[in-house]
Formats: sequence, C-alpha cells, structure tokens
Amino acid sequence: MSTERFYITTPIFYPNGVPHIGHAYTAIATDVLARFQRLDGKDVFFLSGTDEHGQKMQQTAEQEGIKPIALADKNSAVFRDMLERLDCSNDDFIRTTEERHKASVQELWKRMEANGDIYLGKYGGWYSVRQEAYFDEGETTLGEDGIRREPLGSPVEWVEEESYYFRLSAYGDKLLELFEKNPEFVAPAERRNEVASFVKSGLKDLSISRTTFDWGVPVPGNDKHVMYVWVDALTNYITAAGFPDETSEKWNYWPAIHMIGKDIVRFHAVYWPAFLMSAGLELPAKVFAHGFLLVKGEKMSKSIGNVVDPFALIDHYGLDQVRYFFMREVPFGQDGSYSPEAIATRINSDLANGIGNLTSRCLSMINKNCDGKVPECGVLTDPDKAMLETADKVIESARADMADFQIHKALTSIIDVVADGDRYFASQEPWALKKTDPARMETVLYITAETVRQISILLLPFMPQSAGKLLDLVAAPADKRDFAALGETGRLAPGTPIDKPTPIFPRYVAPEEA
Ligand code: ME8
Repeated sequence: MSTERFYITTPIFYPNGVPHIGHAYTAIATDVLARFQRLDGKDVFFLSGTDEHGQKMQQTAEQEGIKPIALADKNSAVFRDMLERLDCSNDDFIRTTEERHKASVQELWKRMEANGDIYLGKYGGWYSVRQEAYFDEGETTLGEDGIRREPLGSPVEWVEEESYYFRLSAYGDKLLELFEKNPEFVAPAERRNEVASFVKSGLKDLSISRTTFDWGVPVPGNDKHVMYVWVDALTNYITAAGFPDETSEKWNYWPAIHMIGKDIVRFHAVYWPAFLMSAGLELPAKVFAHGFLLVKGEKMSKSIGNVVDPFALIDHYGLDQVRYFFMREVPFGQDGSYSPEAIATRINSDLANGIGNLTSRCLSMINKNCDGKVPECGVLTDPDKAMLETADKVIESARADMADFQIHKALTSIIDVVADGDRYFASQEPWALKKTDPARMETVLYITAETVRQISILLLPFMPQSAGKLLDLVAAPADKRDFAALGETGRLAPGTPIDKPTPIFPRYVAPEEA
C-alpha cells in the first residue's frame, strides 16, 4: 500500500527586509499542519523559501549600496534562521535566484507561450513599487500632497513599457467553473467569495514582463525583458517538486496545498491556476488564506513602531509557548490580536497550571509511591474507562478539524482533555488511596499517566520540543511517538522506570513583577 502524500507550502517571503511575526505565524501554522500529517503516517513534503527578484529588491539593494544578490543572500539567511528557531520541519527551502528555479520558470513560460497565451503588447499604468503591481486609475486616489496612491496607501507612478501579456481574460469561465466544481479550492468561504466576484467582474490580460529593471528571470528568447515577479514567485511551488522534470520522484508530491495570508489570495487563486491551466499542469490541491495578526487590534507597521520581532518574542516567552499561543488563540482563518497579557494568560492557565501541573502531580506520586516505575493497571472502573475513552477518541475530532484547517479547534479539543484529567484525578483521590487501597491508587496513577501520554503525542505537532519532554517523563518509547501509538496500541508498559519529574512549563512572570 503506498503512503498518502501531503505537500504543503508557505508563501515564499520577500527578503527585502527581516522577518516579522506575521511571517513567523504563517510558518508555524504550516509546520503544525505538516507535522500533524507526518505523525498521522503521511509522506509529507513541506516547502518554504524566499522570493528574491523584482523591482522592490533592486531598489532596496540600491538604497543600501549593495548588489541585489547580496541583499537576497543576507536576508534569505535570516528567514532560514527564523524557520530553524521556530523549529519548522520544512523539507526544502527554495530561493528564486537558484538555477533550478530559472529553468523551471522559463519552461513554464514556454509552455504558456506554446499554448498561445502570451503575446507582446504595450503597457501603461499606475504602478506601485511597494506592491509590485499596476493599478487602474479608478483604484488610485490623488492625495492632498499631490501624490497618487493605491488602495493600501503606497505611492503609484505612471509607467509605460513594452510588455508581454498573459491571456488571463480567456480563463474567467474556467476559473469560475473550478470554484463551483471544487468549492473547497479556496478557503475560508469569505476568501472564495472575494475571488469569485473578482473573476466575475471580468478579467483583463495580465502584463507579465518588465523592461524597466533587470533583476529577474529573463524572458526566453527576449532578454530585454525580465518576468513579472509573481510569475516567477508562484512557480517556486513546482520547481521544488522537480519541475520541469516530470519524471522526478518529487513530482509525485504535486499538487500542493498553499498556505498563505489573506493579502495574496488573488495571486494564488486566480493567476496561478490560470498559468497552470495554460501550461497543461495539474492545479494546486487547495489555497487556504489565514488572517492577519494585529498588535492590540492595530495593523503592524514600521511607522507606528509596533512591528514584532519573532526572535525577541521567542527569547522572551519560549518557543513552544509562542507556537502554542498563536495556534490556540487565533481562530485560524480569521484575523487575530496579539497582546503580552494574552500570551501570559495562556502560558499560565493552559500550560503551567494545565498540562504541566497534571503531569507533575501524577508523576511526583508515581515517583514517591510506585518505586519510580510505571504503575500496575488493575481492573478498570467506569471512571477509568471513561477517562481512557475520552483520551483515545480526541484524535478523531482533531483529525477532522485539521483536515478542515481548523487548527485552533483541534488544539482546543486536545488541551480540553487536561481538564478531564484534572477532574478524574481529583475525583479518584489517589493520595487518599495510598493507605486504604494501594493497588487502586496505582491504577488511578496509571490511567492519569496514560492520559498525559496521549495528550503529549497529540501536542507534538504544536509544541514539538515540550511535548517530546513530556513523553520522556512518562517513559513513552521513542518508536511509539506517533498517532499510530494512540489508544490501545501504545499503552504505557507497567514496570518501565520513570524519572523524577522536572518542570516543563514554568509559570510566566512579567519582568516588572519578578
Ligand atoms: O507576499 N499577519 O511575501 P511577504 C499574518 N513574496 N501573516 C502575515 C502578516 C501579518 N501581519 N504579514 C505578513 C509575499 N504575513 C510574496 C509571496 S508567494 C508565491 C510570494 C504573512 O514577505 C502572510 O502569510 O510579503 C503573507 O501572505 C506573507 O507573510 C507575505 O510575505
């Protein structure tokens, strides 16, 4: 039986600056999805990388007095470091300045051209360097300062150039048919409705080459032109799967699920499928757009000075604490607010007082009263059976929620088992059984440790390091740390030595209170 493949991508990040927490958020969520599927037995390919061409990169490099490739090298390395710091399990990291990518984009271009979808024309329009996009006159507004701006506020300038066009106008009906036949192609539903109405309003052909700068992949057969950065960028997803070598082993991973922010839905759900249709390639499996992170309800921006550095956040709160917070706090797909108070509350209530406390109470008792070994499990009472059944069953709803990209729901259902464990432990009063019925005490401690084991396996995608430590504490064998080991198959073996518990989740105390 062949293993089911699961290919998932993050957007490739612009290395014209350093990463902020929004980039980290996308990376964490994608990593959680990738790890979950890996633990569930799928053959996962998880891709991230950097999007290094385009006018914005060229201009930033000029401002810094360095070559664009030097800027790309410098900042791409910081994005790579960020992924490592975040403990992302990506299998590849692609840079669009790599040779493998140039070959791939040029081949895609040739196939679109061979299909009659590329022609040479002239382009004039209001161009935003920051957005790397042209805007219709009607979309722009002339400010009181005499500067014309696009809807998001960046300045636009009138640019005219010879340009190749992609016949996007020919793909409107096909795209609408795609959204209709495969309503899950773009999610959440709000985003699907947005792109569908954009397509319904009529698609114009898309200018896909530039002559005004040269930092990009040359157009095959006319190197006065470089490709529009989005043709170049989107193609990364197939480059990493081996394109144009469709016989490569990696090509079996395509199509991918694209995890993106809601700012780039149009590129992924309209342009990209149209390019692929034109080139006769399979379409992505899905485009899921998550929301934006806001700092205390406000958009992050350099001018407000509220841009959050992911490295600093991890240094302050701890990596798994940050991963847990964002995945638990923000309904995935919606915008989410971040505040230091909210992070502290989650750490203390869910981690320190929650799973941390249950584990340490149970394991301290085992350590003192069971000779430091996994206790014996006697005849099960109804409360024991109910507790095990609850813990054994979570995977079912978590699996359904994760398949639906409801990451926060899956995590909530997992962490809710801690409260069930607390109630079970409190109601069975193992400390009182110590004298009256030591065998029964052992059973209660066994069931509690077994509950901790299952919660910990389920937490592995979210907090890989801490959940791994919890599994060390309950002496779960290394080869029984995936979803196949949930339930009966991986039950703790009585008699296995158990170390003295060490705290995994310290309480968070704000520096000013410490
Ligand atoms: O758009 N909240 O790169 P980029 C949540 N190179 N996520 C955020 C965010 C925020 N405040 N800000 C950014 C590009 N993101 C292109 C992509 S793909 C072929 C090319 C995340 O560096 C979000 O996922 O501007 C967004 O889509 C991505 O970072 C944009 O990163």
